[in-house]
Amino acid sequence: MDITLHYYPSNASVTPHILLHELGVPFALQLVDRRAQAHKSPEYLRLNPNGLIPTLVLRDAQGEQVLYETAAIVLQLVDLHPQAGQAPLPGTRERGEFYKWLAWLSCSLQPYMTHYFYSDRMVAPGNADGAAQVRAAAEAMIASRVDQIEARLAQGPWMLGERFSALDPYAFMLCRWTRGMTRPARTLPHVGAFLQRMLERPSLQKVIATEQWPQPLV
Ligand SMILES: N[C@@H](CCC(=O)N[C@@H](CS)C(=O)NCC(=O)O)C(=O)O
Repeated sequence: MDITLHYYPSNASVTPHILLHELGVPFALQLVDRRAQAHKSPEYLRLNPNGLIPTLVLRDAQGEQVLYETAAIVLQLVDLHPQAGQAPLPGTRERGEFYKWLAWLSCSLQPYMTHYFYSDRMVAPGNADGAAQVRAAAEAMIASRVDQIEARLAQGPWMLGERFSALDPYAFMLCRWTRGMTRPARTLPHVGAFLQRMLERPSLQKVIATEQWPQPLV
């Protein structure tokens, strides 16, 4: 199977980028140059009508499948490569936990990042005060969600406890996005240690080198 990840450095494509290395499968990267608005180009919109990053393209003898939405990409990748053990087996209690946290990261945390980073889109054009209020409210919501991750990681090194899974790249990515906020996730003891554990993984080191992340990394 040919796998191509359409990505932009430090964007939501970071989660599948790390995961693909964790799975140990060959894949190609296709830069979606946001500086040139490539994510809103007709070619990219044909793949992902939302004009958002990431998009994953899978090609095999049956043809091509185009996937978007980080959580959907994660689920398809872990299910296509069960031998890599990046998710508990379907039907187990642990798999239920995996679903819960995956949905939570995607639906109960990530959207506030959109409100924070694109607060101007949530108000009428030119309403700078309104945008600042949206940004502040989103930051408070994010902080309360990061507190939940902190509580979770107090129970074990990874999101599922003792076991590393595809949840960890996702949690890492979202916590990393707080690095410019008033209370960066790295300042919390358990999340801070988790971010450092993640940075030590060969998968992360490959992603950092390829995407050329600037300092500070988290
Ligand atoms: N729910 C989507 C969100 C993706 C998303 O918001 N991606 C951002 C980059 S981190 C993006 O493409 N932003 C461009 C834009 O909003 O125009 C997912 O998880 O795939």
